[in-house]
Amino acid sequence: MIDFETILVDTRGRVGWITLNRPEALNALNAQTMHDVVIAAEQFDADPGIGAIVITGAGRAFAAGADIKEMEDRTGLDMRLGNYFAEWGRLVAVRKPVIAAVNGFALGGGCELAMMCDIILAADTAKFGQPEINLGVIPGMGGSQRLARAIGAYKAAELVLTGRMIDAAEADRAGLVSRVVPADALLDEAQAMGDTIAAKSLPSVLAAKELIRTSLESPLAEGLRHEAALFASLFDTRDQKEGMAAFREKRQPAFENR
Ligand code: CO8
Repeated sequence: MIDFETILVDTRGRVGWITLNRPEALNALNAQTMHDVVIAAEQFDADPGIGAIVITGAGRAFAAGADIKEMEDRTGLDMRLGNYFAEWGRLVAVRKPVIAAVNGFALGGGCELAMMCDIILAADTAKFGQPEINLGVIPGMGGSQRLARAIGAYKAAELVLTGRMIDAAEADRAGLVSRVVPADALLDEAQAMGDTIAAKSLPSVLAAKELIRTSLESPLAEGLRHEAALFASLFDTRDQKEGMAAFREKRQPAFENR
C-alpha cells in the first residue's frame, strides 16, 4: 500500500478500511482526497485477500462536503473543463461491496460519497444533508439524482432546496441509511458487517452488488434478464456446489471464491 496524504488505509481480516483523515477540515473532500480514496479503493478491489471495503471519517465528520475553499475561486468554465469530480466515478465502478460507516456530518459531497457506497451504516449521531443551496450552488457529485432515487423526489426536493440537515433517525425513516447503530459501536458494526460479507462466496457477492447497482439505472425487464443470466452463471462455480451441499449436510459452507 502506498502512503496516502489525506486518508488512512488498513486491512482488518478480509475488510479493507479507508478513513478520511482531515479532521481539522471536517474531512472536506479536496482533489487529493478524491484521488487517494479512489486509488485505495481500487487497490482493495484488485486484492484477492479483500472481500469488502469500509469508508469512514476521522473525528466528528464523515465528510462535510466538497472542499469549499478549494472550489470558491473557480469559474464555471474551470469546473466544466477541469471535470473535477469525474474521478469519483472510479469509486462507483469498484466491484466489491463498499460500506459507508457514517460517523458524523455527511453533508453535500459527504452525503453524496455515502450514497456512492452500497450500504450506509450510520451512527445515531450522524447528520445528513445537501446544503449546497446555501452556497449558491446545487449538489454536483450525484446528490440530486441519487438522493431522489433513495428517498423519493418530494423528500429529496425539500432537502436539496432548503439545505436542511436531518439526523440519523430521520435518514433511517426516509430510507437513506441501511441501519443506525450507537455511535460507539459504529466501527465494530461496520467491521462485523464487512466480515459477514467477506465470508460469502465472492462471485455471488460481486453479482449481487452489480445487480442492485444497475437496478437503479435499467428498466425492470432488462434488470430481470441480467439477474437471470448472472444467477445461472453462478451454477458453474464450485462455491454454489459447496453452498448447497453444506445446506444438505447441515454444516457451514467453506467457500473458495471460485
Ligand atoms: N469545505 C472546506 N472546509 C470546511 C468544510 C467544507 N465543506 N466544512 C467544514 N470546513 C472547515 C471549516 O472551514 C473549519 O475550518 P477552520 O477551523 O479553518 O475555520 C473546520 O472545517 C471546522 O468547521 P466549523 O468551524 O464550521 O465547524 P462547526 O461545528 O461550527 O460546523 C458544519 C460544522 C455545520 C458541518 C459546518 O462546517 C458547515 O456548514 N460546513 C459546510 C457544509 C457544506 O456546505 N457542505 C457542502 C459543500 S459544497 C459540496 O459538497 C458540493 C459537492 C459537489 C460539487 C461538485 C461540483 C461539480
